[in-house]
Amino acid sequence: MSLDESIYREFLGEVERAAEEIRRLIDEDRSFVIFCHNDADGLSSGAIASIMFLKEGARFLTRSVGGIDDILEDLKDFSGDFIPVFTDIGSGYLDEIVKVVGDSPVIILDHHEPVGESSKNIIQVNPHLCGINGADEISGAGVTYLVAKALNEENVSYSPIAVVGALGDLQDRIDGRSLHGLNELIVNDSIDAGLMKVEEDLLFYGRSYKPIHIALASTTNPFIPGISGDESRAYSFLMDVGIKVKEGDRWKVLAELDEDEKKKLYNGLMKHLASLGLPPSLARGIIGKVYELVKEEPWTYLRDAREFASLLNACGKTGNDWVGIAVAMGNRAELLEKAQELLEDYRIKLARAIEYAMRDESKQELKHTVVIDGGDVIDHKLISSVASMISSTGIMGEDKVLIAMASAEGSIKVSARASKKLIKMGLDLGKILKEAARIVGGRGGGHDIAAGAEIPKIKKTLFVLEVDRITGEMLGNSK
Ligand SMILES: [Mn+2]
Repeated sequence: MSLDESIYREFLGEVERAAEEIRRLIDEDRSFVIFCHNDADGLSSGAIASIMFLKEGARFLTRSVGGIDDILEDLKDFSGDFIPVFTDIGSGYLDEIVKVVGDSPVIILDHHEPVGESSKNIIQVNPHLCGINGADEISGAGVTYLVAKALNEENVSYSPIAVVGALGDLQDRIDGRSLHGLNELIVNDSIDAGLMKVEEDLLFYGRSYKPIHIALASTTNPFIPGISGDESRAYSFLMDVGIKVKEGDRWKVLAELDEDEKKKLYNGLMKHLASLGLPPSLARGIIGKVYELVKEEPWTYLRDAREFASLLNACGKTGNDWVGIAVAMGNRAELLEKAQELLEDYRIKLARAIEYAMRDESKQELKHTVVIDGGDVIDHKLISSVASMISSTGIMGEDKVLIAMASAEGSIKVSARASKKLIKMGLDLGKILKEAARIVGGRGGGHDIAAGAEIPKIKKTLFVLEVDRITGEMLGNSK
């Protein structure tokens, strides 16, 4: 037995134990309240947990939240009759949770690094506790799925949703755009159940059923500025590189292109990126494994697992979390239509926002920071997506912090990103934004690599200067 397998054995043992505990609580006729994060992985986790309790005939309700503060606030509404179930969230706030729930039972199914002290009333399944990296080997949806499967083998039918969750969390970024570790185990469950097909190809959404220009335009992971979100520009791009998009009257699909045509397309994309001043490394992210949900209809946005994740993300980002959870649970018809409209709308808005953000007049460079001011043009609900997308293109280089801002009602929403290089030099964006926001009378915080803040409108300039100053201090101090 290899080392990896023995690590999995320990973790899978934890999964079994949690399933037994949940079985016991269900048999005691207890009620559950599921709290899930509102991103794609969170909504996938919430859907799988909901199905798990639904199938066993247990009483439950599901709430999706933006962060732990919402949960701690919500928890006060529930008496001890309800057992909280945290999915894709919770492990990072053990002390806070223990403080609120005391010694009543809690279930945490998460993949974020545990922080604080657990207690014996907390049933926690987390890969980190067994030496497995939760950043890229398994998602919140994956952990929830394994527990649901241990409880009831029929839940294997939800394995594709766990794959969607992992891709939503970009867990395919480490290993040439493919899932590995425990995620691969889940992919195999899906394949064995006849629910999924995996092939190596260009990653544009809908490789085997969408007209090529539509496949290009609908892809947002990776986001290709000037092509993603814009079908007519995707079409003229294909014309420019000399790819035949039609065979007679019929639109061709990506899977039909021969090697030469694929090379043409790839090289064309490299040139396109270079013309925008973007690094060619971005283009490497468009080749990898395609995860196709073969039981979904090809004309839906659910057939390609990455697109499914984009759909859930759009639901969460627009405040329609419940639509996403319902679709991930298997609801279709009007709900799917609604979710698809949300995604279409979101894609167009995001494409416009990124185009605006990349213009020179939106940008301002300071000593340690690049500031993108979306003003009233970029929807403040999109500002964290814009910051992520822009920083993932690499256009900002590695040496400066990216600060993206947009106006909200009465305040300014800020989202910041740092490079891995800056983190290694001792930078902590969460601390920087917390301190700069405090100085201007706002509030902020987050992780070392990604953080956010909300500040008063009139303090914008001062805030930016403070971020730049504190960044400089932190980098100076670390030398
Ligand atoms: Mn997650």
